[in-house]
Amino acid sequence: MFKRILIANRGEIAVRVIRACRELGIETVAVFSEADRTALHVKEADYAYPIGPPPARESYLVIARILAAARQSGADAIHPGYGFLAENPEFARRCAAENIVFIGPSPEAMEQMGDKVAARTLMQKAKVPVVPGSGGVLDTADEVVDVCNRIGFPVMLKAAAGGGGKGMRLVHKAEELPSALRAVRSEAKSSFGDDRMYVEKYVTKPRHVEVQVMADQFGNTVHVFERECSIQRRHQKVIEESPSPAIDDRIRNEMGRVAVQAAKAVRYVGAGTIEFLVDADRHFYFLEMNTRIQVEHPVTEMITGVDLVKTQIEVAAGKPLPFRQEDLTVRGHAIECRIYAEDPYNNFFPSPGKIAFLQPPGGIGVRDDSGVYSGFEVSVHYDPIISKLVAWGGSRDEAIHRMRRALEEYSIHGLVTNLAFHRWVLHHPRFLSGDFDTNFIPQEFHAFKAAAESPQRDAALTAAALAQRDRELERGARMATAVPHRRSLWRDTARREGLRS
Ligand code: MV4
Repeated sequence: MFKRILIANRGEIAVRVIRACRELGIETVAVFSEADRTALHVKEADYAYPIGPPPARESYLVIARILAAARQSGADAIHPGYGFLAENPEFARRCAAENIVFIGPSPEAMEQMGDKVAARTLMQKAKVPVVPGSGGVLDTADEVVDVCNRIGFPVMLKAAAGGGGKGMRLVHKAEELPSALRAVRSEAKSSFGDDRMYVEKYVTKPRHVEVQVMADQFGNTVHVFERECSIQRRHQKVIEESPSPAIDDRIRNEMGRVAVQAAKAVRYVGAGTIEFLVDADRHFYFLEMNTRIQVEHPVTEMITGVDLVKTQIEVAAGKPLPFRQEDLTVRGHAIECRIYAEDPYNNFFPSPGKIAFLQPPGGIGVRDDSGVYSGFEVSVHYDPIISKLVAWGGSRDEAIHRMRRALEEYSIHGLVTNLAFHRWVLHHPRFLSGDFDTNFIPQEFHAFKAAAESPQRDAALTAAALAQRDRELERGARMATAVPHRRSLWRDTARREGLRS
């Protein structure tokens, strides 16, 4: 097993990885930018190394700085978390060149899945269903027109180097094709330096359902069921859950089987996610593979009891998977709300700033994966995520009621958050029925704003806010004696660990 792991990330995912390492008896090395000197991941790690100025491209994205910290600290492995360098094949290669284990798949697997046309072609060969469309890269406008006329409109024009919503365009009719093609091509050229294009039939009212896979170095590959991620805004997931309310056991098993086939086709090792689009008739199509641990992994952990991060580390160290497919079962239901420092009443505009007070929810069935604490300043330089609030229940209904309770309990002051938006979704009839697709937020968002502006709702919201404030004042009174004690304990620990003089 590894002796010391460097976590090439920050915030809640860095803290999540540190927790897994602790439980495995592995020492942890944090890296931090100048904006993160006092960050939670720095406090929680055994060692911490500065890696540069606040902008990510001068710190968390600089391979040489991360590797220098790994060398100096004597780390024998690096966990990349998600984002930053997590899906960068060059980073994985340079880790290997320094005899440091990159906790993730091979650089080749990352490359194959990073090129969306290569991935599509490979999936077709592996008998994984893909959206009807072009066979490979389309070179000329005429070829694009031919394919579109064959599959029929509407179509999605997509850049081979795109993904996650970048470099794509919906085209309704042939007349729009030439200008749309020019636009996406030049967009792709400037964003990715690669203007290769492909075309897919547009799937209407699609749901985003993804399957978690896990594989060891001995060819054992399993799926860990699916996550429903259709509640998104501008390609950012907002609420995720597992199991998907849209999927029955037959489709669940079929999607799982296909996801394992997809992973095997690239000799995948570690944790990965196969994204599918599911249409209104429950047909599912491969979209892309994410070659990393994902933000929303906790919902899978909650319904299966599998520690995905610990398993990632174990398989990277050369251990066989500790479970077989038939050992895995779904128990109950889990929902995750991403709590962001952003203002839902102002177009979700980021609202960074100092957290004046924070009392996260807890209690039965509630998990809050946080990267912050009372007094920490949420930086303008990074994703303004505060925490991931996860509720488990024996049924979807219980998970919903538990999440509502947890959202009410969540108290945070000093910055604006999207908590009010989450509370609204968790009462929305379409969310409750499970009958929604990726258009949910675009279609329903106006109602949230209208509700906020209506006088009746205003009175109701004021009453709710007053009740919430009463609860907090009561809790504040109780906290008054506890806080100094907690503070001094913390300082003592920080001093002992050499993080504070
Ligand atoms: C699509 C699609 C409909 N038809 N492809 C968006 C992100 C990228 N991974 C692919 N995306 C889509 N591809 C075809 N052929 C609709 C989307 C899409 C979407 C997909 C998943 C989750 C949210 C979405 C929001 C808008 C569009």
